[in-house]
Amino acid sequence: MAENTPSWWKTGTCYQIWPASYKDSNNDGVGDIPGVISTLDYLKDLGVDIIWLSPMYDSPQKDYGYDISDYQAIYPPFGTMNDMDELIKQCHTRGLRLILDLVINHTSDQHKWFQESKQSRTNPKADWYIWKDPKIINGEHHPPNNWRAIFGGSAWEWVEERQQYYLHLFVKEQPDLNWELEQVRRAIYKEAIEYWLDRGIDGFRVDTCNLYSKDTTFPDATILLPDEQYQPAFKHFENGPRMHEWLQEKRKLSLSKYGDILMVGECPGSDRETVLSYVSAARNELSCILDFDVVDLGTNRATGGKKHQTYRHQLPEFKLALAKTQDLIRTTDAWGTVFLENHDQGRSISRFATHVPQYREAAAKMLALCITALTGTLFIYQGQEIGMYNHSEEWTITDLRDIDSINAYRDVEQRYNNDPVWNAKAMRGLAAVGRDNARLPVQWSAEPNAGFTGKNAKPWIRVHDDYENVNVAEQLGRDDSPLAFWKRMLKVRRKYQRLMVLGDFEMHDLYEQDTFTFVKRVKGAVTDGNGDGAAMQNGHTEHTEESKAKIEPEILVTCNFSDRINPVDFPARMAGRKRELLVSSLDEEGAGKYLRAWEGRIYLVT
Ligand code: TEU
Repeated sequence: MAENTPSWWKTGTCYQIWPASYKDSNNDGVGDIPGVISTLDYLKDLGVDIIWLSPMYDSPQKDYGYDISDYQAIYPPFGTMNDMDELIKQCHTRGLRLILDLVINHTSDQHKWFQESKQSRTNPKADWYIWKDPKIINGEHHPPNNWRAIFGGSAWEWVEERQQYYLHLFVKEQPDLNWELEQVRRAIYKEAIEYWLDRGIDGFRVDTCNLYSKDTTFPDATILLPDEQYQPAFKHFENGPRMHEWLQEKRKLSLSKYGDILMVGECPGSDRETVLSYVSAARNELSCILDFDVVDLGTNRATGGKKHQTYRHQLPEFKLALAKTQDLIRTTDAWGTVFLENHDQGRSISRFATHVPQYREAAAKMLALCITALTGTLFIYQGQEIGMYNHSEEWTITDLRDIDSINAYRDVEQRYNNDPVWNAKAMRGLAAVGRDNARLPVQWSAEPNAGFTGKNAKPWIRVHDDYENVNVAEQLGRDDSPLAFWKRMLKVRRKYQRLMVLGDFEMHDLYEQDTFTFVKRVKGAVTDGNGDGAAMQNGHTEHTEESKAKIEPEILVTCNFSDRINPVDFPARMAGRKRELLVSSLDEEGAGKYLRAWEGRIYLVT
């Protein structure tokens, strides 16, 4: 693809829909596909280009759709295949693209492949999943190694019929497929991928796409958690030895028939070199990846991810996490993404800014300004555009539905004998980073049930307490709302595409605790001699006389992540150049010399 005509999936903004909580059309308390269709004009008007629909496939919902029992059927409460065809059509009529979630590291234990596989050691699908003999100690069977499942407990589950264990990196109802077998890979390509591309979708968000290849010697993991029976084993299943081979095979055998589709991979736990190895255009594996550095801030995912042990990160950590992805395109043929939220994370204003009533809207708008100015495909999550925020710490575990959160809470409860102070601590952790924060019904209006479902219906999960203040209907009627600001910023992003979407990023104030200030310029416009990210690390860049002569317009983005006023810090090298205030997230008229509490600004420097 020529530099001056970037693919649609680079310049497009993608809006993620998690169907159960998005919009219910038939008052059964569960969101559905007709509900999605009914909001397409709203999304078009917001200014998004691509919709990513989280799993709508048939599923027993042990992990809310990420446990698929049939890739070619729709979970009945979400609708029918006709509804899906209609959604594809209605998106395309409006010039919107649609991508689906591709969950192929594992299936549900109810998938017909697993049902067959578990019957015996000799059936035709006997090796389609990862089966291992037990360790026998004192005549009793034990898991083949000490790996801990990502949602807690052993990663192995015993099956009587086979007298063997199968591997599940997530819950026990999500057995891992055996990618080592070519037959399995071909079945996945045909049944999960081509079936949907043939129906007209525009690509996939590829779930956990760096986990397919395991260390096939299945060694015990190093003991990182001395108090635990099962140990985090990411080293043995993340970015395994055959990942590249299979991603390239998938492109060659399957995806290449479908033209310029978007394959955005979810790749937790990957350093810069690993990320580059997946997204370098020359390697033809993934279009881009969702990197976890930002959303993992303050958590200890790599060592077991205990939800009650989270801390509030410092702003420089946030900047470095973003800079890692921003820096990816510098002198490479790679492409990146920008996002602060998805269905697995706490809400961004609660985690990275503030949701206190006085500053909640300012913070939502400041974050919108900050991330719409960043390079890469932008992903926003349902409700982010109105500044939905986390649930209260006062909620109890019975309000929550997510298996990861419930397991985490029960673990604390058991470990500390139901001690109320420990339980409260566990709830505080979940109110910060629990996955249900993102899974509360979208607040469409101040009507009962937030307009997500009928007034007399019972939503499948509790509605946020503050829906009367934070909802779409109210914000549609107000020019200074977060929603109106998102709309504005998506227009500004399109207008200044070369700088905001495609440009090079330069950190300016890494070590400031209150502010985040960066410069964006046309990719490659200035040679800074620090091609591999050194500029990011030391927070300033030196320019030669020769490069100064080539300087094109730049933008300076400065965001106040505090409720104090703060100075605007222009890099000295910009002295003498013309500055025009393009946007203030509060209002341009009131934008004096100093940044107000939670204000963000963009200056055009020519
Ligand atoms: O998430 C993968 C992943 O790494 C998660 O374990 C993440 O770290 C965790 O949710 C944080 O609490 C994907 C999906 O996005 C998630 O919803 C699924 O549960 C998971 O895969 C299994 O399919």
